[in-house]
Amino acid sequence: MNSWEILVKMVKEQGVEMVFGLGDSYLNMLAEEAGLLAVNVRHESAAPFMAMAYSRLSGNIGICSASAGPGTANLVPGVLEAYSGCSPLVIPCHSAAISTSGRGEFQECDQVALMEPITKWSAQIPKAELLPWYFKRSITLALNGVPGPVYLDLPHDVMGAGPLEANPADQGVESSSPEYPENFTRVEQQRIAADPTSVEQVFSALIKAEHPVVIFGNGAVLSRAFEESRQFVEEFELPFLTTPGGRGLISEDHPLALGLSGRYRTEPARNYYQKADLLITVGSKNEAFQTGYWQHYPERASFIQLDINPEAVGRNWQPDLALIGDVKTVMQQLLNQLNSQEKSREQQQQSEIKEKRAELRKELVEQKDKFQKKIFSESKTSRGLLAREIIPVANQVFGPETILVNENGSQDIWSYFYPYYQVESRLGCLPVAEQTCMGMGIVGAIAASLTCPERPVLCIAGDSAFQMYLQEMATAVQYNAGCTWLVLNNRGLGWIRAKQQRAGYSTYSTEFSFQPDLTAAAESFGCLGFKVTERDQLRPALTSALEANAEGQPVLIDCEIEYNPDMSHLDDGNWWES
Ligand SMILES: Cc1ncc(C[n+]2csc(CCOP(=O)(O)OP(=O)(O)O)c2C)c(N)n1
Ligand SMILES: [Mg+2]
Repeated sequence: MNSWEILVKMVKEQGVEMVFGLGDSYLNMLAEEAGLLAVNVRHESAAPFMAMAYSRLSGNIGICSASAGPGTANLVPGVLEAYSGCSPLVIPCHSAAISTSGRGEFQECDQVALMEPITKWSAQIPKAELLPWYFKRSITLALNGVPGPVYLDLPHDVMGAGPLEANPADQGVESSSPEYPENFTRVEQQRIAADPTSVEQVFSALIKAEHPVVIFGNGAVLSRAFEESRQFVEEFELPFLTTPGGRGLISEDHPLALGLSGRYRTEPARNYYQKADLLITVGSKNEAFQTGYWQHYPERASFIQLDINPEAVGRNWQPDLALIGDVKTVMQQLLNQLNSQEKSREQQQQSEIKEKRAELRKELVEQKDKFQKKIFSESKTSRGLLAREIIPVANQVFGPETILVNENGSQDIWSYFYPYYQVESRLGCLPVAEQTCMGMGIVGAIAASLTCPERPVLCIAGDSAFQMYLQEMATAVQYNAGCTWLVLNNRGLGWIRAKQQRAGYSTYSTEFSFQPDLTAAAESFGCLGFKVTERDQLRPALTSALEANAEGQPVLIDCEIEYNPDMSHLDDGNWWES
């Protein structure tokens, strides 16, 4: 076995089912033979986004790789996104020989330095014998603490040319081959429990609060705390919001669900949230969008921060109490506390408060209903098609089991607002991270479909984001990834156009005065293509798309929408004045 074959075997041992990269990555060349699915993309930049999607949906690490120099450089946007999205990726890439470093070696590039600021760890393997140690270490770091991407640099004269060793140009490379470590076992994620005293204090605060509110972030989904989080909000009677990363944890159909927080909150959420006397954030970085640029702190609330990273405490809002640990484990600790205190004095006190809270819950449900009726009657406008009316239809047709794949742009943004799109199933949302890199959703949808072939996958995207990655339609067809891209086509960069308009500038630079025929392009790639220009074409197109997807056929719906951006709601959560 050569070093590259050993690497592939270790990847398999980790339980990874598929790897992503251009077909010139040595890892991809060898993966198929080892029984892995090697998804060979058309542009390397798609690979890390796909690995992120695979990781979120499978709970495993994501693996992507590229060849030396420009191949690895093409991974940068996705690795950046993975870093901000705390996505556990391992990225082993080959690089030019160390022995000739600095002399103008072919595709020589300091790849370790390139990846350093956008990874948890960026390291070069100095000796092939150390490969197992470096690989294990990479997984340990990617999965544990705050998860994130790790880059592994595999120089030519350390690892050899793997599958190309017989190539005359690659012969004579000085490299040694390690033995496969027979005791190699899968690296597991460690789960850390919170300090019991802090758990007790938080428990007391929770049962005493009259008007508590929870915000679940990405960390709760990364911890797979689905069942525990649902029990937590139900047992303690806690209305909750989520960040985009926290969607798919508990159904947004839940009576206690208030939709998204911060920038994306709507009227019922804001009204309830502002009066909170206790705020608990769970696995959220409390960054700008979540907190409405740190302005959305409820005036009279005390604050509990639950985070896996002690160094994150007080990074933004300063907590009154901090709980450090894995979300799933800590939720279980709080639930255990509840069970063990069944007959205590605190429990009696709780029942009074429970009544008050039940009253609030009733009000909340009424407010949500009222709001829902109001916005859906407002959605019917006489203007051109608008995202706010398209998105609920897509939600209805695709149904609750769908994985909604977010894409950056002014149009998809409506899917973040309760209740235009309701994420009801577990892992029913694949969000972009804070960098919001365009194209992530376009290719994420392909990997989502490959990871969960039994689920409908819907990516709502702008025409510009779609054109950044449209070559990957071929990848979707090649691997029978039955996903739908619903492209809301406003002939340009709508989000930026909205800003230009607000600033009183010309919108010339954000207009695509030439626009390719996207439906024809889709068909030439082997996808099904539908054009929607009238309201009554939308539902039939979505229905046909869903049917085709079930057969493994990717579909593009090119939906012509109003040119002027419909973004009045983006007022950092202050829209929908009551
Ligand atoms: C890689 C990348 N480049 C630039 C941006 C900044 N940006 C955010 S939205 C946007 C325009 C998106 O246009 P489109 O996909 O057509 O969606 P629309 O806003 O028109 O709905 C741009 C350029 C980004 N988020 N990612
Ligand atoms: Mg656009």
